[in-house]
Amino acid sequence: MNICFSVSVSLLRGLPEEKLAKVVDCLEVDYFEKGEYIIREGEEGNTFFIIAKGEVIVTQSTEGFNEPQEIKTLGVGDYFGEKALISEDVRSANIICNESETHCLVVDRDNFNQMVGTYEELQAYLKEYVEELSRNDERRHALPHSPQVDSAEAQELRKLREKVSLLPFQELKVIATLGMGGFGRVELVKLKNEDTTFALKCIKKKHIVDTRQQEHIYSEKNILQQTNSVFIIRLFRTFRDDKFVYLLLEACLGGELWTVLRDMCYFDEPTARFCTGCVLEAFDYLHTMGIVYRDLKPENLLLDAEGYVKMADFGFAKRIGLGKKTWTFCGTPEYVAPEVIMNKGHDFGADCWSLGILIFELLTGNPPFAGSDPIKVYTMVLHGIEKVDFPKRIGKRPDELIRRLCKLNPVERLGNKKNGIIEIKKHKWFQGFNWEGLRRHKLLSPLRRELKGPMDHSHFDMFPPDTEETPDELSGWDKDF
Ligand code: 6J7
Repeated sequence: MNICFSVSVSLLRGLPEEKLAKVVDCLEVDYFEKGEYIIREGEEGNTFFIIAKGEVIVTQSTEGFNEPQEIKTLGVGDYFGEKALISEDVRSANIICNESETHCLVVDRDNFNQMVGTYEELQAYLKEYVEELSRNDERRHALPHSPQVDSAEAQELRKLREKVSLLPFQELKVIATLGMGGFGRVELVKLKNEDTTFALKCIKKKHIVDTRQQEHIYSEKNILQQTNSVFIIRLFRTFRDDKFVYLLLEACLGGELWTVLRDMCYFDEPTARFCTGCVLEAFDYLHTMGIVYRDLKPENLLLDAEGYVKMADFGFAKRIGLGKKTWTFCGTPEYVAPEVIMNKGHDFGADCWSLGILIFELLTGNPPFAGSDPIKVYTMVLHGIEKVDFPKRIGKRPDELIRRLCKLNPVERLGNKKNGIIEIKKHKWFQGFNWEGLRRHKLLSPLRRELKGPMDHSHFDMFPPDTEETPDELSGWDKDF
């Protein structure tokens, strides 16, 4: 890698010329945008970073606070990520990019060990530094509340929304239908005179017959407006007319995970793990924001151009807040958790349950509780996962993970305890999984498929044109859409 190594790095000062040359040889450069998580607390870490341009914030979970608290800001020449490498522990803090176009020099674990190993003084210095950080962490529990980091990810989304905010509806040209449902259709649309494409979800207002359905539509809009994650489909803006309400969403041209699974019958473990990893990133983000998703299934997972999974369809998602429950019955029979069926009140644990069901379906092609009669499916669900025969195809580790996710008692479920989703990420099935690489889209997706451009919809099924005349619906429930 040919980079100009002009950053003054205190850590490397004093390193003999030939050693410095070795270090420079193994550096990669990575780029981050404001608000992006470079490191997440609690995850496995395999990389060490030196800031070459820009700024990052360090935040950390602190006793007595629901949200991680800001510790410090780091700038050019500062470094981070050594602690997990030296202590062989998980990441001990979050590192969030605080300036657009932040550049970091990145060293992987092997090169880091070589680099440190070749230089005793550096080794001793780092050990001491890591011990100092741990002492600070212990003291930090007594710190007063510091201001929250503004969600810069939300700022990024705002920029994108701005771009289409003044767009007249007529500027959108339909290219093809990507999907059909009870609500209407999802069309692939492009901007006139430009190649930029979007997915336009067109909801027929006459199909929205009660206030509950209206609430779901508003909920989808509101939650998508508040979220900004690469693992969640992005909403750019909404439109409405006499017949429809519309959500202008990012196009995911890799197709539906459901279609891919149908065509492949089942996934091998690395593919299932990759998909589950993307879903966990989305859940981690949503649950941290106090949002429960409640509709996980392969039909609601889309693949982007790189074959990364994005969560779509937020009609059942709800912000419940941490420690709160909700009682609305929703979901899909095969994926619904027992406490939802029993109307006992449910929370984030319902998502953990559905994740266990998803892993089972990805590895076998079928969910563990299945059938054409929902009542029979619910009965099976209530009997629990222990009554299900696991096909041999499910290995020991995913078998154990599924059982820990599908505990009848929601408080016993992995991912629904104090540390949340991170506990699932730490499960043996993910041992060695490169979470940072996933978040930074550095992993090659096993589901990446060829695309001929932003208008290539060949990974979607074909749908007949809509011949039905859509009546007006003028009651006005959608006036705020
Ligand atoms: Br910089 C920095 N300051 C701290 C600190 O006070 N406590 C902890 N635990 N970590 C700090 N960090 C960096 C350090 O490089 O944040 C990184 C998070 O990942 C940590 O290394 P890591 O545990 O691998």
